Amino acid sequence: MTQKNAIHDNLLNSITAGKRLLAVLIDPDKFCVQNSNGFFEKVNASVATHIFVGGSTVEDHRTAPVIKAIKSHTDLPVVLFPGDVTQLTDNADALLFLSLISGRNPDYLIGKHVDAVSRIPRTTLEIISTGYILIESGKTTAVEKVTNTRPLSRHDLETIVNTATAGELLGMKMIYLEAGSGAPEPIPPAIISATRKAISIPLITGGGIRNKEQLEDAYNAGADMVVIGTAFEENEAFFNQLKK
Ligand code: 1GP
Repeated sequence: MTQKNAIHDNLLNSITAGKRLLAVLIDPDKFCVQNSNGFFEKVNASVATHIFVGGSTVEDHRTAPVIKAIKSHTDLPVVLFPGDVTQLTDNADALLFLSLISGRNPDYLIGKHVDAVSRIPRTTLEIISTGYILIESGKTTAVEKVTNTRPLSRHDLETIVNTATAGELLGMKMIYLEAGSGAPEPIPPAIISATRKAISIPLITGGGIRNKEQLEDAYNAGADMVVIGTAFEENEAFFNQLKK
């Protein structure tokens, strides 16, 4: 059984030890349980440290069996990164309890969270409060459409930094700077480094990272964890550049 706070504590310890964390994002709708052997051989041989599972919209009841299959292939911690309360399952080790603090839609700031409470199996799932900040990336993202919110402008550094700081002051345990899945450009390093300087909690970034250089740029700018989904879906050979 997962110990309470084990994932978050490990994350803090790894960050203190200077380790760079990499989460492989799996969208349950796109994941084929039958053909996942080769994929996980590559994941397990790579520097990936976490598996994130979720999507803006996922077919009902699909997440739990996908996580079960993932857990049969890897010992990496599995963290729910849900777009909706229907994706909650205690098959995972932890849940990013995301509040979309870049937006002003009350449903995604607090409403969905209230709905989630009766669905959260409190026995094993570690819940990690996370401030989720969507930043414009040059195209309309699924998050933007589903949540009916506007992303923050990538040119408004002050608002981005103040939003992340407000998240920390509200007691959130992590900040996630999101460009959106399949974004044409990742979050610019200048935004990551300004945010890093302003907050002391772990900083995650993701969206649009497709090569090792962009990954290194994100870490060098101060990201503690990088999340990659699309690049691995489109090109599993990318794992070969990220071998342990
Ligand atoms: C999306 O940040 C994640 O929520 C990952 O994005 O699919 O573009 O890697 P990509």
